[in-house]
Formats: sequence, structure tokens, C-alpha cells
Amino acid sequence: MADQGKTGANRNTEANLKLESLEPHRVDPRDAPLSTEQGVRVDSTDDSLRAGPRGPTLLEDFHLREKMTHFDHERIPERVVHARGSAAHGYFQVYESMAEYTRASFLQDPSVRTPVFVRFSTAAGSRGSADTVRDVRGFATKFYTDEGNFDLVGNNIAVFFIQDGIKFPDVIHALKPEPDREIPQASSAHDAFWDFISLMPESTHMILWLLSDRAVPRSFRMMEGFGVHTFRLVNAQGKSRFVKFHWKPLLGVHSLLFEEARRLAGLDPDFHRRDLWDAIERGDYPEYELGVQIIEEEDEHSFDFDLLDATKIVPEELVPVRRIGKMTLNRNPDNFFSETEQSAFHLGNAVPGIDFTADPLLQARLFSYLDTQVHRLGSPNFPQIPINRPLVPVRNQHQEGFMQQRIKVGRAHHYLPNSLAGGCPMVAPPEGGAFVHVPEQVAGAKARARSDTFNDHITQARLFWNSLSAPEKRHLAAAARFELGSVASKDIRERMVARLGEVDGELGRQVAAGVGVAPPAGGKPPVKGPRDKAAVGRRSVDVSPALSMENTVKDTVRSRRVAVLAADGVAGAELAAVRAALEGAGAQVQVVSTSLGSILGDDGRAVEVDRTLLTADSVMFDAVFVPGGRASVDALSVMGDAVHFVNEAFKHCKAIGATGEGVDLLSSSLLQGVAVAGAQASAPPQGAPPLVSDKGVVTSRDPAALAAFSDELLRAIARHRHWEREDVAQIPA
Ligand code: HDE
Repeated sequence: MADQGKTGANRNTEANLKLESLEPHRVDPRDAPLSTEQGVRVDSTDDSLRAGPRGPTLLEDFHLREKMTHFDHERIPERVVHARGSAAHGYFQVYESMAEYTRASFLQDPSVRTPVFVRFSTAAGSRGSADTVRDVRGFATKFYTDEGNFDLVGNNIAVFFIQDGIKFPDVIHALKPEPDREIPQASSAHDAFWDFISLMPESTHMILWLLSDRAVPRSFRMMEGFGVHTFRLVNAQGKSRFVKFHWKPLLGVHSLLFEEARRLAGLDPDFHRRDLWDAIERGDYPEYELGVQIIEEEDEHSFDFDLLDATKIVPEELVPVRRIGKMTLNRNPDNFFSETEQSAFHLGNAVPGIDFTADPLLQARLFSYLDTQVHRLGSPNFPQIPINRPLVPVRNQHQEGFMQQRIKVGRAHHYLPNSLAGGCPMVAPPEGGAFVHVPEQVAGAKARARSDTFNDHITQARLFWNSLSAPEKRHLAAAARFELGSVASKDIRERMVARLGEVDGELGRQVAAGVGVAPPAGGKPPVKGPRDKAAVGRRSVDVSPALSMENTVKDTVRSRRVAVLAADGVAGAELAAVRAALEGAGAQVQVVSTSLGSILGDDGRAVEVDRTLLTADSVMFDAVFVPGGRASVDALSVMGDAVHFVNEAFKHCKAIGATGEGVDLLSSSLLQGVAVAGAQASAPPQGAPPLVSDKGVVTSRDPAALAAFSDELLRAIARHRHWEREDVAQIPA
């Protein structure tokens, strides 16, 4: 009985049962000739049926009418939020049994690979909007477990704008393009958004995250995911504990600079989609560890905030994140519409062993997701679409509806109790795998009210700010100046600056200076909040290093993109040695030159060109390498695009490497404030070090130092950005 309804075949196998289940639905154009939807073969699809070659088209043309009708109905409503997204298949494997905490079957056996489908998204823009805009990213995972589907529908920002779901339509209406002019697309930099936010103190914490570099991720593969709400884990004995879910990317958390993000929005609006697709095609499979923060029920009130308040994090320093398993994304979808667009996530898709809390944001979501899918996919039968189907049998009393796929047999399938079908389908006891809700005690007078323990909107915003490194703070203040600088209403700017000043006086002053309003009056009294309430505990921290991206993984170059600037006469040996080192460490190297085809190295060997200076831009890369070769460097030195390429990479604090004469290109690029190897010299001066590495700029003129050079460049690229260069005088890029 216990295993009734389970697929079983999921166990101890590397096969991905979800992918196998999609196989019968895959259609290859090579399998059969062109036909109508009725399977009738078609002799021509280029000319409609006409009364004479110049005559009118006949209504009788069933092929024309079918083709046109289907085309006319191709579009379905895009998601009201998170319309722009990209997805991938993969699997999840737990490291060790979590039976102590949860009975969820997919969290028991380390040998089991549970298929997953993950959709990443932006929230504000339409389906065709750019990937790299400043926005929260969705991180929605569907686990096809052997007890049914579990959807973890999270974001890359750990908190949310609002505390109660009833405000969701308001925040989204404010964020979306303004209704009269439908401007701006996929951007929060406008009056309506900041009008709302400036009047909603509870949004302060989320706003700080949104203004931070986390809102412009380098890649979907390099961002964290958060379940945001407090959920429950429930074990087989019925013991319930609170849990916060996390996804930790193995590549670390890395961002773009906002300026790069804005340039990329024009140069490659599909930057993140392409990055995800290409990485999977290359076999650079994105990996994330699932983390949990587990909190005993008796500790519910031990913090200086309310666990039910989705505008708060549980600092990792108070409750460590335990990494319990790993997700690997290893297969791209076959069809964007059928899989990515039609995938329907729902926070309410939970499996036994995982349960909800009374978080009022979560509760509203439990309603919204089902409702929105019916609208978007047009029928309550949307769970029957192949990508949404669970791997376990589905039996219930639902019947009919648009696009019903099931052929239910028998006279009495559709009601319970029945005797004609032997009482089937039968309900299951908990031991038989049924979902049983945690019997949480609830009591209280009916009221439209919010708990006082939700009142403190500033303390954790300040915690976030205080936890950032100096460069992150600088970027955040600049982002606020950009966003508010786009707001026409001075009142709104003033209100918002005052709020930022409440979080931190210096932040308020820095933003005020850029947006033409008076600096906020300093020294506001600390906000009265749950800290002061006897009912709420005092566990808190003032700084959480886990919040700063400065402390992320910085020891790998895996999948980083490195541009090699070269022209005819490039030093072939230098290019080959450095490329081998970079590729050996997992980086992707692309040779950028003036035209496609190949260039000739000084060793007489041809080097294939991957991109031209017209189609490649430094913002598309993580690092630049300029090999020597007098002719190559001389040619590049007089090309504005090549010089600009290096200048811009320098401005964006990326690792830059140069060997031999390549160092001269850097020197002539007005690099300021960094040391390079023997500037403007073709041979190393007497006693000069073979290798100079300063603030992410690695240079060497010594052919014998290539191995050491490569090692140092790898280290510089692994650090991702060298923010210390932001202090160097402005670069004319
Ligand atoms: Fe969503 N959200 N949301 N949301 N959300 C949707 O469902 C909603 C919230 C999130 O890749 C919609 O299928 C309400 C928090 C993601 O398909 C809709 C509230 C978090 C995705 C909806 C929230 C999210 C959605 C729109 C406040 C992070 C994309 C289309 C109570 C934990 C999933 C759809 C995908 C999508 C409602 C707040 C994440 C309308 C009412 C908090 C990742 O149902």
C-alpha cells in the first residue's frame, strides 16, 4: 500500500523519467510527410486554392483555413508577472536521508534522482523584454517526485515587497508600465513605482535588495534562490519544524555592473537565456545545492522579527543553511512554448512532508497560482499538458473541461462515494502516502488586521546595508540615484530619500545629493518594532556576511568568457599557451578580431576567429587577454573599437591579461593607477619582474613566465571583478 501510486522506476537509476514521459509527445518533422491536423497529406502549402491562377481564393480550401485559424490562435496570455523566462530540465539528488525532518520521499534516498524542470524569469517585463534589466529573478523548480509534484516557486531575492498578498495587485500595477503611455518596459525607474514604494514602508528591505547588484545577475547559473516564506518540514511521526529553503549556486553569486546590464539589454537582450542554453549545450551543467534553515517550533518566537513575515530573512549566522542535496540542469527543452511557456508552477503543489504556514503572503499565493493558470492556459485541464503532468497516476472526480485528454472509463468514476466503481478511486491513509495537513491550532477574532510583530520595516533593511562591502554599497547608492533620478515628482523623490535615510544616514545623503533633494534629517529615532515587544524574542545580528556577494565563491573560472584580442601577426605561442591554460580550467575562450575567418600567427599557424569587433563587445565577456605579436598589437592599437574594448573591460573592473607587446595596447589604453610590466617597452628592462599583477591587470613581457602568467590570470578571472579599480580615476570608455 505504501508504494501504491509510486513509479518505483525512479529509484537507483540515472534515467530521467520526466524526459522519458515527454518522449511520446516529441514530434520530428522528418518522421512523416506534411499533413493537415486530420492526417491528410497536403500537395502544396505555397498556393491557396483559387478559381484560376489570377482568380479569387475558394472557401473550400480546408488547408488554407486550418493553417490560418491555427495561426490566428497561436498566442496565449503571457504570465501577468514573470512573463519573460527560460527553463531547463535536470535532476535533484539528496546527499543523505532527511527522514529525521521530513517524510518527503524525494528527500530520503541519496541514490534517487528526482527529475526537475526549472524556470528562471524576470518579474516586470513582457515576454520579449530584455534579460538583464534591474529586477528580481524568479527561480521556480518543479520536482517530479514519486509522490506527486512539488513546486518550489522562489526568487533570487530573499524577501518580498509586501507582507500580505492582498497588496500584490497594487505593487505589480505600480511596477508595470504606466497605464496611460505603457512606458517604461521592464523597468522600475518611473514615477508610479516609486510613488507606491515611497508610501509602503514594508517594501524597504526588498527595495535595498532590488537596488543591489543582486538585481543584475551575471547569469542564472550564478544567482541564489530563496523560497522566501517560512514553510514546514514534517516527519513520519508528524513532528513539524519551520524551514526556509535556499538554492546555492556552485559557481557562486556574481553580478553585472548596472552599466553593463543596460548595454547588454540592447546588445544582447537574450543574454541570460543564451548563457543558460549555451552552458547546457556545452555540458557546463548549472548546479545548485538545496539548503535548508530548520527552526524548531518552540523557537518560533525567539527572533527579533516574525517568521511569518516575508519581508524578513533568518540570518544565516543565527540559523546556518544546511546543504542537503544538489540539483543539476543538464538538458534544454525541445520546444519553448510546449515546455517553458506552458509550464505551470503553483506554490500549492506540495508533497507529504512539506507544508505551509500562515504567512499572509503565502496564503494569497495559494489561491493565485491555480487561478492564473486557468486563465493563461485556458482550461482547468492544464495539469494534463505533458510538461505539467506528474509521474504518478492521477485519479479523481474531475471531469470534462476544455481539452480534456483523459478517457475515464466506467459509469461511476466521477463521484464519491460510489458503489458502482467499488468505491474507487479510494482515499489513502497517511501511511499510504496521503498528504495530511499539519493540525496547527488556530484561533482569533475575524479581522482585517496585521500583527504588531510585522511592524519593523527598517531593522533588516539596515542589516542588509550594513552587511554589504564598500563597492556593493557604492553600487546600491548609484542605483538609487538612477532610479529616483528617473522620477519626475520631487515629492516622491523626497519621500524615498527620507526612507533611505532612515535605513542609513549616509545612504540617504548620497542619494539626496544625486537627485536634487535636501539631505534627510539625520538621527531619526530607531523604529519601534518587535524588538520592543515582549512577545517577540531578541535573536538578531547587526551584520550578516552571508548577504555580501564579496564573500562568495571566487576560486573557479568555470564557464567564464574570455575575449582574446588579436590580429595578423599575433604571437601564436603565447595565445596557444594561455588559451590552453584557460580552457583547461573550464573557461571559454573566443578570439575577437576585425573579420571572421582566420588570422595568421607569427609562427605561421592560422588562428580561427570567433567574433569580430562589430559583433562582440567587452560587456559580453568576463575578461580580456591581449597576446603579443608586434604586427597584431600595432594593428589593434589604431583601432578605436579594440582600444575601447580594453578600456571598457578596465572600467567594468574585469580581469585583463597581456603578454609581450600586448602590454603596449593596455598602456596606450590610458590605464591609470595600475602597474603593468615595463610599459611601452618591447623587452623587459633590466631587473624587471617577469610578471606584474595589480588590481586584476596581469602583464608579462617574459616568454619564460607564461605558465606563471596563466596561473595569475586564472586567479584574477576567478575573482570576477576587481572593484578596487573603481577608485582609480575615471576611464574614458
Ligand atoms: Fe508569484 N506569481 N506571486 N511570487 N511568482 C506568479 O503565476 C503571486 C511571489 C514567482 O516561472 C504568477 O504562473 C502573488 C513571491 C515566480 O512560471 C501569479 C504573490 C515569490 C513566478 C503570481 C506573489 C513569487 C511567479 C504569474 C503575492 C517568491 C514565475 C504567472 C501574494 C517566493 C513562475 C504565474 C514561472 C508567478 C502570483 C508573490 C515567485 C500571478 C499573488 C513572494 C518565480 O500567480
